Amino acid sequence: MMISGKFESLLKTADSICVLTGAGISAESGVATFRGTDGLWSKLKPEELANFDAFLRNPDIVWEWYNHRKQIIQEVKPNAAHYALAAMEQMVKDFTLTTQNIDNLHTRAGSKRVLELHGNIERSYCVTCGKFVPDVVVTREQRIPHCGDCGGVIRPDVVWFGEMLPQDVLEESMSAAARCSLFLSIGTSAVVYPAAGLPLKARDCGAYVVEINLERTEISHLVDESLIGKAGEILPQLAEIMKTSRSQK
Ligand code: BV8
Ligand code: ZN
Repeated sequence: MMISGKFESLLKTADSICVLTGAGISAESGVATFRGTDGLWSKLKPEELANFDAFLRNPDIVWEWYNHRKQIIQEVKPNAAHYALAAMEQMVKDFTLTTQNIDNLHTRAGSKRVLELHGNIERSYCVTCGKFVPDVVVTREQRIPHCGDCGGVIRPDVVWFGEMLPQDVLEESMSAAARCSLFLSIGTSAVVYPAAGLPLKARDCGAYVVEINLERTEISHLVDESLIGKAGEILPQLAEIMKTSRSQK
C-alpha cells in the first residue's frame, strides 16, 4: 500500500484524528452495504423503508426489514478494520470515531467512544411515550411491538431520512472534524448528509483528509488522498505505521 510522506508523518505524529465510517467498514464482516452492487438499496428503496411515513404506513414491513438486519448483525463479528480503529483510539490523544452505521460493531471491537450519527439497531423506543425498550423481538405473531406502559408502537432507534440526527452527537462530530489535523473517511459513499459534510468540514478547517474506500465516491475529488481498497486490509497497515512511533496514550 503506497501512502504519501505527509500522510505517514501525520499517522505517526498527529495529536488530533477524526474518523467517519460507513457501511463499507462492516462489509467484510458480512453486513450488506446500501449502495454497492449487492447493496440493500439495490433491491429495496430507502424511501419505502428508512423513513417515518413508511413506518406509519407499514410498521410490520419496516420491522421485518430491521428484524432481518438485527439477526444478521447478531451473527457477524467485527473485522480487522474495526479492531484497527479501536487500537488507534488507544494511541492518539484526541481520537474521535463517528459512524453512520447502526450495527454496534465498533463498540464490539473495543472502541470506547463511538459517536453514532444514525442511531443503533439494538435500541428501540416507544413513539408515544419515548420509553426505551431493550431487545425488542418481532415474531410472526407479534409483527409490530407495542409499549408495555402505554400501548404505543415501538420503533428502532435509528435516524430515518427526513429526521434530525441526535444534535449532541452531530455537534461533537462537527467540532472534532473542525479541530483535527488528520481526517479519515472510511467505507462510505458520502452521499448522505449531514454525515458526508464531516470530511468537507475537516478539509475547510485545514485537516489532511484521506479516503479509504473500495471505489471512488462523491468526495474523492475533494480529499487530499484516496486509498482504493478494502478497509479490512488497509486499516491494520495504517495502525502498524502508527504503532512504529507511538505507544499507548
Ligand atoms: C436530515 C437509516 C434534516 C438507518 C439512513 C438533497 C440533497 C442533500 C441532502 C438531502 C437532500 N434531500 C434530503 C436530504 C437530506 C438527507 C440526505 O442526505 N439524502 C441523500 C440520500 C440525498 N438526509 C437526511 O434526511 C438526514 N436527516 O438531514 O435531517 C433534514 C430534514 C428534512 C429534510 C432535509 C434535511 C438523515 C440521514 C440518515 C438516513 N438514514 N439509514 C439504517 O437503516 O441504517 S441512511 C443510510 O445511508 C445508512 O444510515 C448509511 O449509514 C448511510 C450512508 O451510506 P454508507 O454508509 O455510505 O453506505 P453505502 O452503501 O452508501 O456506501 C458504502 C461504501 O463502502 C461504498 O462506496 C462501497 O464501495 C464501500 N465499500 C464496500 N466494501 C468495502 C468498502 N470500502 C472499504 N472496504 C470494503 N470492504
Ligand atoms: Zn409508551
